[in-house]
Amino acid sequence: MSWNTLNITSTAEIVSSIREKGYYFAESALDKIEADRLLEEIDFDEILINKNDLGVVCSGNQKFLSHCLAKSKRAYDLITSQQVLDVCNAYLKVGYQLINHRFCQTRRGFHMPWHTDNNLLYGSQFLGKHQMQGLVFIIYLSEPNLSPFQYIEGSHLWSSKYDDEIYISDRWVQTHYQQDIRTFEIKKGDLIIFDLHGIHRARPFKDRHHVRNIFQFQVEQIKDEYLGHGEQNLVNAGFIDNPSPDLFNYLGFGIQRNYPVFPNSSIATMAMPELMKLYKQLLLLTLKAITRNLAKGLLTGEWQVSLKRKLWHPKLPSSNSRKS
Ligand SMILES: O=C(O)CCC(=O)C(=O)O
Ligand SMILES: [Fe+2]
Repeated sequence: MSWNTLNITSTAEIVSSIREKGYYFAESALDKIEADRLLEEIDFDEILINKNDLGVVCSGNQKFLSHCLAKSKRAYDLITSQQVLDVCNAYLKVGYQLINHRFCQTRRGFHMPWHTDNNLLYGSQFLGKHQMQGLVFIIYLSEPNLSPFQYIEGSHLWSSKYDDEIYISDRWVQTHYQQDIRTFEIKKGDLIIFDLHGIHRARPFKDRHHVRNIFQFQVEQIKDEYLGHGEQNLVNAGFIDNPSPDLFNYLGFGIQRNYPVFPNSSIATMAMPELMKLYKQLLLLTLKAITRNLAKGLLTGEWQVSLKRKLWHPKLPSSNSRKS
């Protein structure tokens, strides 16, 4: 099995399961070694400051890498794989586009509310729910998983009655829909594909030592009147080994996108453990920067160049005048 081949059943079976129940679940869609390799493409421990690159951001107990198509060839290959496109073709028919994608790591604890993913935004502000069709794909990249995925079976057919809500309370779901909740005890490599109108969540957990990693992406059939809907997709040009007009349309080439990349983060959204770690790193780097700046202040430009030459090759004479 190659890394972008998912171990899943026929497209027709997948689509019929999503139409009827709202979801399709595949155990070990990706084998565990491939799931590890996918995760290894992301360095969740490095927070970029003054680096000309794309990296991870922190938002509370979660870390996100939202530019997977620019950073991970394996992620690119999965998002553009024929099996994924076949499912989108069969379920969404025409005009579907990738509207967001991300790796997400959750640590220590998280209380995700029951929600649907058919969100309209204005800037990073939630504006309301839309009626366009769409699918969410999630591949789980770690185990054990203390926070199984939960979906209210069939809710993709009636969730629009809650369209004026952003979330649905735990108590409301417990009281009215308990019998329809499906819980997926997730293992590494498992895949869930679901209709984004369905009500779902990752079950809340609290455990200081738990780490939960997922890779997810969302595809929607965007109607003309929603021009600008979706996040920008930054794609690494070196990854595109399968160009075609359909693929470029799916990835949003030349199509306006107005949503900021999720999440809306800054230093202020960092949790204390990550913030402390960052300050420790900054302390060392700050000392290094101070020493450098002091040395630069003391040495003339000519001396700096001469020192750089010496550091590059200690055996060089102190001036290169002999070559003239
Ligand atoms: O992490 C999960 O299992 C579900 C994630 C989800 O529903 C979301 O991010 O919108
Ligand atoms: Fe969701």
